[in-house]
Amino acid sequence: MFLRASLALLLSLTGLGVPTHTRLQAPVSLGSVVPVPVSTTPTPGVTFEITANTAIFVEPGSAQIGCYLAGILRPSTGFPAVVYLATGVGISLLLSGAPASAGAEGYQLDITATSITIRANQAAGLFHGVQTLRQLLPVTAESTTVQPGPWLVPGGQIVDYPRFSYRGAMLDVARHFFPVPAIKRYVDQIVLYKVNHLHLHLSDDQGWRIAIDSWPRLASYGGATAVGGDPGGYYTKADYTEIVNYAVIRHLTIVPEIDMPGHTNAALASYAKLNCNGVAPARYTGMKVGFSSLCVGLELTYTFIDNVIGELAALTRGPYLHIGGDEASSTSAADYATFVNRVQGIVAAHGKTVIGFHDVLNATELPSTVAQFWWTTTANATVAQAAGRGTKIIMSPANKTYLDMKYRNSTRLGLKWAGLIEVQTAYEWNPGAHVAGVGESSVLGVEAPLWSETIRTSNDIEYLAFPRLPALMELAWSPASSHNWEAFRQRLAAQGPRWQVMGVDFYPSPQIGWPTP
Ligand code: TNX
Repeated sequence: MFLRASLALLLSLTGLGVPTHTRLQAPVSLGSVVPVPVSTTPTPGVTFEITANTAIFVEPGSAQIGCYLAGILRPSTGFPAVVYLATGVGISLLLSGAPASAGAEGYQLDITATSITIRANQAAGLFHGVQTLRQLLPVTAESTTVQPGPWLVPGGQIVDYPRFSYRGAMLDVARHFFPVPAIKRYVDQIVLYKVNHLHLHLSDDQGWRIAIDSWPRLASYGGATAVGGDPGGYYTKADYTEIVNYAVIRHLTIVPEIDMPGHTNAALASYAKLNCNGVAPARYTGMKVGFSSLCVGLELTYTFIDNVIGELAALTRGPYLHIGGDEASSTSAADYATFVNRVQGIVAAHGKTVIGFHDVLNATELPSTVAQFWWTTTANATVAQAAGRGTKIIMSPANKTYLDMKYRNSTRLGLKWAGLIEVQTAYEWNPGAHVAGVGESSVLGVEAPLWSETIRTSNDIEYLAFPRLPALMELAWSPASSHNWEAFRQRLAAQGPRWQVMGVDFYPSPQIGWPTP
């Protein structure tokens, strides 16, 4: 290490320049992490080098995360990265010794010349610490093929924990269907920015995407369509379980959503008997909203919901079940309240906590119900009153967090109804003071929804999510006091080369000074 450093120094002093591969492999800066950590203390001049002899030392509670880290290191370094259930000198993942301030999801990361140690109170904290370490590795560590190295990590200490406990991404798999590999790919990309919930919008007018044994036509018939006549699809229960388990290992909670009473044309088309007039509508492949409603006065509606929620709750590992509730413009206000009140009871009877778009506050929310604010206004009396009663709010203001909004008029993908959202627009707001009367302690967190009317592929997802999703997750994770656009854009710029190695198709925003390759 010393030899290589002095060679580089000699070459630069003599004006010969540093050989390209050496320059590429200089350690990244300890200060380049997104979301920015609570505290970062570099140790100048100190680096840790991962070599063929570097082992990972774990305890029973951190073994899975050790294997996950080894799985990241092995393909690019070509090193064995052996995981030992023991103590030793190398990379250690410890469930002891973290400061109390780290809480349930925080960690302390220490990098010296001889060791890397991550300490946390719970496994989730170790996992987030590993994501920080992942960002401190040379960008080529993300490669799926063996790269030359050296594998230098900058020395110092990071102590870190989240501002909000709910840090979410949402993917609409109903307007267009995304198969299991696309979901896993997105999961791997978003956990790098400490996302801990992935909300899947599993049903809408244009498609029903989850197999329900007691109502099989929902998926087989209602799942066969998508926006624009594109191919549909649905998750079998085995597929869905595969997603849930993949997420569990990555400390990510899947939040399933069945949108109701509106956004239900696919279900109504699949079963004539669910319709008030007993006639099934045609399946729908357009982009309009607000025209469908479950039949609130029909008892079978609640049997249907009980069956669907029961089967979905049985597949769900996390506490939440999202009932949508948005844009129910074909349901009367009285029917809407009756319906939402009854459905909350069904969800509770299956042991789950309701999340609903903030429209559900027009009913009588249970004390445990979480409301997801999605409008573009910053004053909303209904939401403020609910917050005053102690209801927790997830912040998804459409003009800040909707990843399906275009960056600029010329953006190939996306919609514009909530405005254009450049990176700075996504970054410049405060989730803890955005809606009047909804203060920091009422906010459960931030979610970035990606509606899929205009998107079909993983590349499309990535182009709209990156770089806005990392910007939003910095608001959700990092302390409000660290909020600084200039500093953020520097750190974000360093992510560009990493996304290139990962094959992430990001939007090269002109607001960011991306390094030239
Ligand atoms: C509004 S946001 C919707 C969705 C659309 C989205 C498109 C919300 C709760 N409902 O049905 O897909 O706009 O941006």
